[in-house]
Amino acid sequence: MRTTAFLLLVSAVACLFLCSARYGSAAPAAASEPAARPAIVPLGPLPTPQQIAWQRGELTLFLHFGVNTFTDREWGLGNEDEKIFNPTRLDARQWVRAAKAGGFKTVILTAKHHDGFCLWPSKYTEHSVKNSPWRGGKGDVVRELADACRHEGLKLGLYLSPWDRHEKSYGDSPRYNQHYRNQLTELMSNYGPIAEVWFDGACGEGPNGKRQQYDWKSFIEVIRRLQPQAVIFSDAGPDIRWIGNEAGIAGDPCWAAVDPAVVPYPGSDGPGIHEMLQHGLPRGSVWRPGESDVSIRPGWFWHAAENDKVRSVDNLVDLYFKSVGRNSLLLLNVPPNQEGRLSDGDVRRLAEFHARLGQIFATDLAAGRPATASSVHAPGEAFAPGRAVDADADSYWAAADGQDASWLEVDLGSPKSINVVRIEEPIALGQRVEAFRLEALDAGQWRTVAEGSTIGHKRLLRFPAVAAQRVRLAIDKSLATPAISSFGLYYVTAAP
Ligand code: FUL
Repeated sequence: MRTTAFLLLVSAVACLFLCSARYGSAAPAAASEPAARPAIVPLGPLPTPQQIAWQRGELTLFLHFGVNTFTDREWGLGNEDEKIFNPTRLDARQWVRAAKAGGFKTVILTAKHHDGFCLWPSKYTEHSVKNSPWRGGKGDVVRELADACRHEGLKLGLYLSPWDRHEKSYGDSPRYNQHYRNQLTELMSNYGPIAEVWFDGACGEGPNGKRQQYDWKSFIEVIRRLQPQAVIFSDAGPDIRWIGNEAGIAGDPCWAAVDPAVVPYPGSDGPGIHEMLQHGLPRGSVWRPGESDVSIRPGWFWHAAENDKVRSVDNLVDLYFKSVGRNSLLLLNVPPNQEGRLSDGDVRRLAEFHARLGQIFATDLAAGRPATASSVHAPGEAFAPGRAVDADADSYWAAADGQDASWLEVDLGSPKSINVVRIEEPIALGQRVEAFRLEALDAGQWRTVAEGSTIGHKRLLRFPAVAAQRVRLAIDKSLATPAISSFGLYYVTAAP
């Protein structure tokens, strides 16, 4: 009898260990593996490992560069002379170093914008760097950027505009689709690993007056075959969705899941699209987190007249809170200038932005502090409240199943001023929380100091400073058993 009890105990402990060790992978176990299950039941849809890696990157730098840089336009006409593309000091290493110094993990280049001019020497058109004076017609901006990314340890993404105002076959749908696939194939084959492919849905009229019907399915197939690790962005995904505006601001609430039928293809314009892009859907059927794009200047391309219109650090930090801090990713455009360099003021601003974020999140007052909770999913350490304040991004506190409301409490040791909170869910298990509040114990009473809706990968909130020793995250509504992988509290002296 005693032996049986001992064996039961051992297997329960082993199960807890296996369960917690397997949390990061929501993939079903292979038939030959023991039936180890994630500790809490995953709530589908779930992200792929690539989507999780993308979201953890948080910051991506966008580089709009091409003939428009030399014509002072935002949308080229397609008839630009290749000879105008002549950056005098192009230095892709400078772009990538500036991105790195700004805390960016990926850069995305406009390999081709709507004007059709290709920044690589495509075999399929004469409208490219090969007919420009730059590097004697032997240059390849995509190659130089890919090399720079490899040296500096950043990832590379590419934007290949489907709308092409130069290409004569545009509007003659099957022919242009083949042309587009050819160019996509060049980019996906010749430049090493591509982390993200960026599609915009713009679809203008062709030179023959015809409207192009893009064959999205075949474009996606090319990428899946040649770069299976890449995530594909467009308003319709399939992996990452546009957030629905070009202001760098995600919706609140912001769910990673969507109903794909509402945005069936890039550039579609049926009812409910804007809502779906901004907010996602609590019980959407497909995991498609939002990317928030915005430019550091008024335009996407470099214009001399905008050199003094670079966003301030405060503004960039505000965008970070409203994008990354709302379960999104910030795609910030910083355009190279006519020299082929990022302008000094923009580079300085990126470094200042990074330094400011570093200051805000330097001291996590909750880190390693004693934590308690309304309930714990199972006995032992596997899902203990302390898991939300440890240094392990993959461990988490989970409440017991079937609780309507739950809370997680941290004791800061002595009264501390706080005015920023950071909360993260273990999204490998799906997104759950619908409504939460931050409470501080004030003269024996719990007082709400901030409230929010969704959490997801990361939620950041700013609120008027309060001094408190005991602070609670109260989860009022959740689609399933709530789980929190990280809970951080900060105090920022200057307005964050
Ligand atoms: C849009 C384009 O029309 C703009 O020029 C810019 O590239 C922006 C990021 O995407 O669809």
